[in-house]
Amino acid sequence: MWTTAQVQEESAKPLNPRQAVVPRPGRHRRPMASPKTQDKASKRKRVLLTILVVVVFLGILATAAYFIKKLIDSKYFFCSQSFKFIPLDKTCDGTDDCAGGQDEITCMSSFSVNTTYPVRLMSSKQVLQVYSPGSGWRSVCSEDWTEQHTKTACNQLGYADKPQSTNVPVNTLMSSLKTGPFTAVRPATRTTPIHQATIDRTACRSGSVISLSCSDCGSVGNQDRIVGGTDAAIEDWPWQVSLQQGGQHTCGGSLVSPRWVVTAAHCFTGGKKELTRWKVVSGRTFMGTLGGSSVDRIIVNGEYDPAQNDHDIALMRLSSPITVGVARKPVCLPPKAFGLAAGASMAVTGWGYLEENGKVSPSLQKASIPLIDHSVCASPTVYGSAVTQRMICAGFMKGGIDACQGDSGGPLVHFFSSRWHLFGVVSWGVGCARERRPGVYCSVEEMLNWIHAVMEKNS
Ligand code: 4AZ
Repeated sequence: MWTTAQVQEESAKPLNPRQAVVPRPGRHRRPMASPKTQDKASKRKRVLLTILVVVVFLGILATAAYFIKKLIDSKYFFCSQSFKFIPLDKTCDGTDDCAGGQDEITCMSSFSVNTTYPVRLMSSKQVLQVYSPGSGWRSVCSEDWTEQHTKTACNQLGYADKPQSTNVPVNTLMSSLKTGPFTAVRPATRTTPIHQATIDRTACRSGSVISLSCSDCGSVGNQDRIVGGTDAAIEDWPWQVSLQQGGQHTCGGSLVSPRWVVTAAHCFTGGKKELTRWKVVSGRTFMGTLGGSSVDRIIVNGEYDPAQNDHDIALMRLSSPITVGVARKPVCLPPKAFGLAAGASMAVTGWGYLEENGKVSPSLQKASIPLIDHSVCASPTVYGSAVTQRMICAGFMKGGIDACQGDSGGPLVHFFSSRWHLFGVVSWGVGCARERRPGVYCSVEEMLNWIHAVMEKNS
């Protein structure tokens, strides 16, 4: 064992006694800094410290200003002409609260149709049908049909981008369509609206009818909370958008064309009727607030009943169309009478709450859920008479997977004929993912007449 005295004695000796300890060349002590250089260094330190303090202070100030602006924006509308703030629910209430009625200029409107929109696509084969009050609905025969007619018909359905038509043999149609009635275009009617350009036929001379596909919609590349869902990529659900008010995600929505977004009417109750406050953010998996399209029209279904959530559908028109790409693409509208059966596989997507009373999800979620039979959903042990003909239900009776708050207005889609189609709009439910309380969706099939009428009237 070594003692302390030994250590001191030993460390005074060179480690190798045969080798003398000499200072190594090139390792000299630096001379002491002069008082002048010391002064300069401390001055520089002081300047740097001051800059740092100023930058941190400005940062804190900017952050505070940002949050204060956000807070004011979430509660007040700024009348720029009269330089005053008014509470949000005073906008679009029918009374001028700003000078020049600035709070009543750009507002959501409501629209009802009591007429039958005279053009529709029928069944999974998308057979073109036209309507007249005298003859009702008739399928259009392929004889004398031209490309110009395809364009005209697609335009009437609100689509101008990709008009395409094919002939479908009458004997391959579903039984209710096989026997007619039929109609055909009169030759030399090229730009007349289709429903006014036809004459009735008892049978198609060509033996086939016209099937239309009007939009490059619903197709995605290679495919693969919502409560109980999984992470999703926007490229797989490129029609999904986030509707934001003052930078805050409020509802989901679906692009049905480069300029139109389908969403829920209940997203625009209270102080949410003013157009300039809305932004539609598209093309993002991680919902941010950057960019986003502004909106020049919000049209709520005139039959929307807030007490019952009946007819819970609205359309938003973007001020300028989005550029279609891998992350931004419209979903197809379904044809009439598709005949979606109970148990059909549906997908719901959104950034809504990950659990009841939870928080919105930063990243897009998706869940696969089956369609529930209407009579089962409207039975007394589920929702009873609260479920109307304008609603469809999807989810599991045992609960666990469901849409939730913040998913509202978003898409419920079904895949067929190599494309995704929008069958439902997230509308309501009792809680989220509870047993015997599945999600209720506004039926897009039931609202097609209204959707086509709005898009055509505002094109
Ligand atoms: C909501 O509050 C909401 N479980 C949306 C969907 C569902 C429930 C609530 C369905 O917007």
